[in-house]
Amino acid sequence: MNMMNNEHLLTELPSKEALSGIMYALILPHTMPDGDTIGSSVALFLGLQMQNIKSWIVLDDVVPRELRFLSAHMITTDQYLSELKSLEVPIDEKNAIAITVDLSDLERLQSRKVLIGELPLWNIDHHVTNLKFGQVQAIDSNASSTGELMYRILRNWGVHLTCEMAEALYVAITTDTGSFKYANTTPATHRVVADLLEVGIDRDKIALHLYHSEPSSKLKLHGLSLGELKIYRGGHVALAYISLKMLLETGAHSTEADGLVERIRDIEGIDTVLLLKEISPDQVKVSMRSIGDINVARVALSHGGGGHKNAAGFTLNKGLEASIHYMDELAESLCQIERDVKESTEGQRR
Ligand SMILES: [Mn+2]
Repeated sequence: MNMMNNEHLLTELPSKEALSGIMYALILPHTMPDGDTIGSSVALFLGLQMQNIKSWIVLDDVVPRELRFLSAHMITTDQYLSELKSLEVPIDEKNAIAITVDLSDLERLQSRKVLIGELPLWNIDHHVTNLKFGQVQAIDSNASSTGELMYRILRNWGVHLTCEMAEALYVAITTDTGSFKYANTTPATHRVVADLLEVGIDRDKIALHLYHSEPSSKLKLHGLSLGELKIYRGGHVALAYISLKMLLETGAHSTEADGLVERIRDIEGIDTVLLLKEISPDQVKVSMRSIGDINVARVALSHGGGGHKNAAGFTLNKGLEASIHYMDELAESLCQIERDVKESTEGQRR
């Protein structure tokens, strides 16, 4: 059995001394960005700025609408490359670092991976599936979010948190914990958040951006998808999909599929959700959510993806129809695997 998912990954926090001599930092959030990768990147950007380190957050993806209020410091690869040309002191491996944020696998950077080049790489993340790349690793798989870990790193550097930093960290933590509902929320998480609240963040403004600004196209998209929802395995497993046609019909952007998988998980009796998103005619992204002991990270890992025990995903190089069929069969075997695992762990406990 793959025990990797139960292992606690924990490394030392990078010290302030590790920053000495560094003039530049390239910050890389993960593709298909979420609140955690963006909020943590922004807080890091501001923290580095205070240490007089010139930083760039480079992201080519569309920032989801509810997170756009944090996107002021983000630039595209093209903008970054042209900024490099205008630097007085050219960037090199001695005066600069690259930092990945909330990223478990370097391949997920896609085309931005080449930007790292010869730069020493720092890996700041909380995914238990992190592939432990980079010369400096700051990984804590018990942290609720990279935001929670980033808070500890910034504190470790003696950074005085500004309101802007605290708000970015709050967004990271609140989105990755499902507003403090998920099992990854710990007493330590709440202590960090208590400190952020004391800085004087505007919680109402954040809630308005994150939760009360949904475009109607998003609800229409979720509605279309929910109309095709399949529930099986005695009401335990749900499968839904979002096709390119649904996006076209509703005028929704693909990021507006966000939140749907969690909505489905909230249906009474459901403990596993499989959401298929058609990316192109021969590529489908699978998002999985589960509750309790059902470990969807195991399934994601065996398909070249990653994530956490209760939230994981991977990509299938198949058309939508074929993917639905494939996941139908996988849902069957997933339930069987979970039963076997349960029986064997119960056996071990005598
Ligand atoms: Mn995260």
